Amino acid sequence: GRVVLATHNAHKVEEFAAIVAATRPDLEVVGYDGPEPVEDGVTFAQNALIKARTAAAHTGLAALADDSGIRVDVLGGAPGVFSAYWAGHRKDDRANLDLLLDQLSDIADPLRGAQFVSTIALVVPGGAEHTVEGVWPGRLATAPAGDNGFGYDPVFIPDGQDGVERTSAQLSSAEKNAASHRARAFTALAPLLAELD
Ligand code: ITT
Repeated sequence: GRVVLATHNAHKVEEFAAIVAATRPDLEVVGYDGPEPVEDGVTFAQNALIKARTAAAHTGLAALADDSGIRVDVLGGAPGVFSAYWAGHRKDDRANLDLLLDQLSDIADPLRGAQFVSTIALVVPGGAEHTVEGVWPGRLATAPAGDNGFGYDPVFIPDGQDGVERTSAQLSSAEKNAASHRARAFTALAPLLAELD
């Protein structure tokens, strides 16, 4: 069978393709270059569904979409659904993370908790709609480090590293894909993917 990935983010396509290959190697993942809907939901799930429905309607294929972002504890969960646009109207990863570090400049380590969140929607044309969520807990670094990944990876230090203090941009793509919010959402999605033709 074939499934369309409703994203224009090349990094997400790479991560998704790797994760799908690990669970459903028989499934052909195709990219989506149709119209981009307005993401005007107020939750990750709403935005993921908006993107997946558009791609399913446009292609006639089962569609997967990810809506994701970073939630910072002392900011009450912001940037959240506004992560891609935190510093303005452009998807400028560097400006976004610089602003976030600035906003946390007076906050000491025990209060720098943050989570990456990924919500994945699966929409089958004329069929079911599902959403699943994955959360990757950690905290914000005080300065960016690392070149891998994208977005806020250089300023996110995942929990559970046992003494080491690497940001997710300092992890290999295999390490990130084994632990990330997107991988965790995918684990929840696996039984639903298994049912796709
Ligand atoms: P699509 O809507 O086309 O899928 P997008 O980049 O616009 O791509 P979102 O609207 O879901 O994606 O915005 C998510 C933002 O959250 C993204 O731009 C990053 O800044 C951040 N983000 C999400 N997942 C991340 C990850 O794994 N590592 C670092 N930052 C991430």
